[in-house]
This record gives sequence, C-alpha cells and structure tokens, in this order.
Amino acid sequence: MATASGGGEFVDKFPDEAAVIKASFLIAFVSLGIGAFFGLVQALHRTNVLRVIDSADYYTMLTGHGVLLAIVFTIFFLCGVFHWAVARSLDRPAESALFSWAWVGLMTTGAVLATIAILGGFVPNLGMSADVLFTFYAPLQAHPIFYIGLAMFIVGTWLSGADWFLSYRAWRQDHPDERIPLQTFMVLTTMIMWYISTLGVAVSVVFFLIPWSLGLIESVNPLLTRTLFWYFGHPIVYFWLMPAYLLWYTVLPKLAGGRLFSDPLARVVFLLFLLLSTPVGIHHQYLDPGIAEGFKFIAMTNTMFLLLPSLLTAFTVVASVEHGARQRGGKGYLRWLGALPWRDPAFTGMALAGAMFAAGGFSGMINAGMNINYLIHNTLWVPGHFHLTVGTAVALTMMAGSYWLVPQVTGTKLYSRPIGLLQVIMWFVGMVFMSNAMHRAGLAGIPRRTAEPQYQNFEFLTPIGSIFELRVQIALGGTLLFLSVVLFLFNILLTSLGEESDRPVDSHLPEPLSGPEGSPRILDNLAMWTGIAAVLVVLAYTLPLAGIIQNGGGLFGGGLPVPATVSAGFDLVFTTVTSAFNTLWGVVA
Ligand code: HAS
Ligand code: CU
Repeated sequence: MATASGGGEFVDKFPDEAAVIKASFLIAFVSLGIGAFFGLVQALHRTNVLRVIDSADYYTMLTGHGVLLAIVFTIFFLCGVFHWAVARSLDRPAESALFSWAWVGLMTTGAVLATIAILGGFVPNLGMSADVLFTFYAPLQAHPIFYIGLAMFIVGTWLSGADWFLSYRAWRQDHPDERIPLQTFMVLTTMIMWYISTLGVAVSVVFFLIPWSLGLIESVNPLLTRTLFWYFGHPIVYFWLMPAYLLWYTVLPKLAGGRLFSDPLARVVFLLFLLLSTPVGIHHQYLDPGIAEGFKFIAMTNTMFLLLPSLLTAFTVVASVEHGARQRGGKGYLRWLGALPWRDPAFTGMALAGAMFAAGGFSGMINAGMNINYLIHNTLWVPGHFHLTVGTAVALTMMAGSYWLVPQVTGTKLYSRPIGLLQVIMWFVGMVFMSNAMHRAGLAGIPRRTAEPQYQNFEFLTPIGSIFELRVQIALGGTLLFLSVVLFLFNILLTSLGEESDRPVDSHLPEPLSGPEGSPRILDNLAMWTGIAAVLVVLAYTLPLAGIIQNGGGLFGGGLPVPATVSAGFDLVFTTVTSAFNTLWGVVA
C-alpha cells in the first residue's frame, strides 16, 4: 500500500480520475439530499407527528427513499471510492478516461430515468409510476422506464468493474510477480461478487419485468422474480458494505495513528464475501410459501458462516485501531480508547459507524435464525436493522470518509472540522433513537412498509416504555438524521467551492504490520475463487429455482397458486440422498 500516491495531492497526480470521482460523488450526494428529505417526511408521517402528504403518496416516497439512498447514493459513492483506490494502489491512471466517463454517463442516465418514473407517482395524470419499493419484485408493477433505467444503471456498474479490471491487467503486465495491491484486491473481489449476483436481477428485469410492464407477456411467476431479486438482494448489502470495509481496513488504522494489523486476513475476509454472499439470499424468504424448509435451512447455515468475515473484521479493525492508540501513547485495557483522535470527523464518524455495525450485525444474526425470523419479519425491526447496517455502517462511513477523501480530489481544504464532528455525532445520536425504537416497535408487532401503522381499533403493546414514546423517538431520530445530512452537504459544498489548499491532506497509507509476503499466493488466484463461488451458487440455487418454476406454473406463472409447503426439488434431493445412504449402509452392514 505504501507510497503508491506519495507526493502531491491525488488530483494533481491523477486529474482525469479525480474528475470522474468528483462526478460520482456529486451524483451520490444529490441523491443523498433528496433521499434524506423523503426519509424525514416519512418518519414524521408514520409517527403521526406531521402529515404533509397523502398516505397514498407515502409509497412513492418510500420507493424514492430506498432507491435514491440504498441504490444510487451508495453505489455512486462506491464507484468514486473504488476508482480512487484502484488508481492510487496501482499507482496508474485508468486505461481510458473516455471509458470511465461512459460508465458514469450510463449509470447517471439509468438513475435519472428510474427516478423520473418514481417521481411520476406524485402526478397522477402522468400515467407513470413506480411505487414498487426498492425491492422491486412482482406482483407490484412499475412503469417500463423504471426497469429500463435500472437495467442501464446496472450495465453501467458492470462497465465500471471492467474499467478496474483493465487497469489491473495493464498493471499486471508491468508487475508479473507482485502481489495484487490490497485495495485493488478488495475492489476486484467485490466486483466479481457483483457480477455473479447481478446476473439474477438482470435475468429478472430483462426476461420478466420489462416484457411484463410493456404488456408483451401476460403474467410472471411472482415467486420466481422474488427469488431472483433476493439472489441479488442479499449480495447487494455486501456491495454497499465493501467500500466501507475498504475504508475501515486501509484508511481507519492510519487515521487512528497506526497500521493495519494483517493484510492476509483482510484478503481472506474479502474472499469469504465473494464465496458466501450469494448462496444465502433465501434468508429473506423464510416466510415465502413455495420454497421447501430444507432450502431455507441451507440458506440459514450459509448465513451463519457468513458472519465469520464480519467477526474477523471486527477483530482486525479494532486491533489495528488499538495499535494506533498505543502508538499515540494510549495505555491500559480500555483507557487507550481515550488516546484516539476523536476530534477528527473522519476518524470519529468511521469509528461510530463501526460501533453501530456491531449492534446491526447482532440484529442480523437474529434475522438469520429461521424460527426467530418469524417474529420480526415484515415488522419495523427490519428497518431498524438496516438503518444500522446500510444506514450507518455504510452511509456514515461514506460521509466520514468524504471528509478525508473529498479534499484529495478537489485540492481544497475541508471547510470545517467542527461542523464535520457535530454532523457525525448527530448521525450517531439520531440513529440511536431511531433504530432502537424501530427494533422495539418491531418486537411489539408494528409492521413495516405502511403509512398507517396505527390501524384502527387495534392497540400494540410494548413490555417496556410505551408506543407513544417509540413514536417520539423515531420522529426525533429521523429529524436529527435529516439535519445531519444537511450539515454534511453544506460542509462538502463549501469545501468544494473553497480555494485551493497549499497544505495537502496527509494521504499516505502506511504498510500493514503483517504484509502479504508470507501468505499463500493462492489467495490472489481470482479465477479459482470465482470458479468456487460459481459452483456454490449453482449448488444453492438450482433445485430451489427448479421447484419454483415447476410448482409456480412455469417460468411465466399464471398457473395454480403456489402450494404451501411442497417443493418437488427438495423432495427429489431428499429421497435421492436417503436412498443412496440406505444403499450404502446396506453394502457396509
Ligand atoms: Fe441484513 C434484512 C441478515 C448484514 C442490510 N438486511 C436486511 C435488509 C437490509 C439489510 C437492507 O437473515 C432488508 C431488506 C428488505 O427490504 O427486506 N444481515 C443479516 C446478517 C448480516 C447482515 C446475518 N444487512 C447486513 C448488512 C447490510 C444489511 C451489512 C447492509 C449494508 N438481514 C439479514 C436477514 C434479513 C436482513 C436474515 C431478512 C429479514 C427479514 O425477515 O426480512 C451479517 O452480515 C452481519 C454481520 C456483522 C457483524 C458485526 C461485526 C462488527 C464489526 C464492527 C467493527 C468495529 C469497528 C469500530 C470498525 C457480525 C465489523 C472500531 C472503532 C473503535 C473505536 C475500536
Ligand atoms: Cu440478507
């Protein structure tokens, strides 16, 4: 990692890349602003504190909130960070600036089209709407423009990955024997995971949802489009998380005054995500009829294995931060925490994001248990979980990271560190209120995805506190979060409009304490890991998909309703395995 971009600002060394990164960040931040505003309106509406929209428009807003924040903001920011990471860690510009602008352009056009289709929902006469939420599976149907926009956006991300692979290939020719620099390794493994997982949503959008919304086919098999969505819908959460992990592994230790504890461990973590992110999607479908319990059980087991890379991350990143604190004179079992640079908004924001992720990971473990999931599925618990994960571990890390990254690509000085610090703390406090109350509301049975959670003549009960207090916490938390975004955008806007700085950011990233040299070279064999990941996906999905197609009236549905528990696919495996076992047993005994 060492001296890759040593000397001078990133923008001076890689002006073309800096321009692409700035454009990606700009689109990310505009989406963040609009999405956060929608979030505020929803939080106040749901809690009955302030109602400025019709309840019917709530779903239009909710879709805008989800798509703009969870898809457009996160992924454009990812593209900016990855573009930065590849250029700096390979120490070379992209192969073709034109190609980079092509993916920025395609993704932007796609995002704009999808947003227009969503916002169309506010204007009934327009005949265009996409109130399908960010989980856009059937039977909800959107205007074709929404799906076409999404398809363009995803193809754009494929091209961005190609851009980074091309850089890597060119670098490899000049450095035939070197280990892949860590940041590039992280980018490439994440993109391979993305290629594998987006195949599911691409098939769903291109073969089913677009033809169906255009009226070319009469019906779809809803469970099939749901399953294809979740095939992609779980790995996308790690696609959001990996840029945050990239920053936690390679930047946070430096900001803490230390060095990454172990480079090989970081590689293993990213490989585990590549292997395990996709064959778990069915954990979003524990309550779907039409998928046999056995497949759900397999998805649960895989999900529990998938906790490992995050637990390893908790260990490695905290150890690296502790190393930093001790370098700064920190002592004791926990007293070292006081020696960390808490006045630096980039550090504090990322550290608070990590701390909240520990809680979000915990609620994820609860979601993942098949039986406990029945308690919380479709309740406000789930938004509580994902506002800690994507909404904090990812979003807060991205905002905090911006305080360190944006000045490197603009060449200007961060406008205000104190405002930055206030902003990240405000996010933390707002999220403590909101996510805690959402989790508790979920346990009381309050549903998610509804403008009218209060229902008439029905009273929800909570063992501790009161429903009123939960509503107040959600409204207060949501308001603080929105104000935090306003502060962030204000700070970044003034940073980018500021004068050129003569004191560049200290962008040098120190070598890890334990480098890649001693670790097996097989870790860098990307083709092999891709092959294994593909095999795992085939094993996890072939039979469930076959069952869904067979029992759900074929590829395009329209048949009989899906039976509640039967799955021919699983029965087939089960009987084959048991009869094989019996035969084998007969031979042995
Ligand atoms: Fe999840 C639902 C299970 C992680 C996002 N999840 C969702 C939805 C979203 C989402 C958006 O099994 C809702 C989708 C919808 O609309 O329906 N999730 C998990 C599990 C994990 C997990 C097991 N989720 C995430 C991440 C997300 C995300 C990451 C976004 C980025 N989730 C589920 C399940 C459901 C679900 C079910 C379906 C629920 C239902 O019924 O609908 C795990 O990956 C979590 C592992 C994490 C840990 C924490 C490790 C701690 C770390 C902190 C390090 C500390 C630092 C601080 C850096 C084990 C790494 C250092 C600083 C110092 C000062 C020392
Ligand atoms: Cu998941």
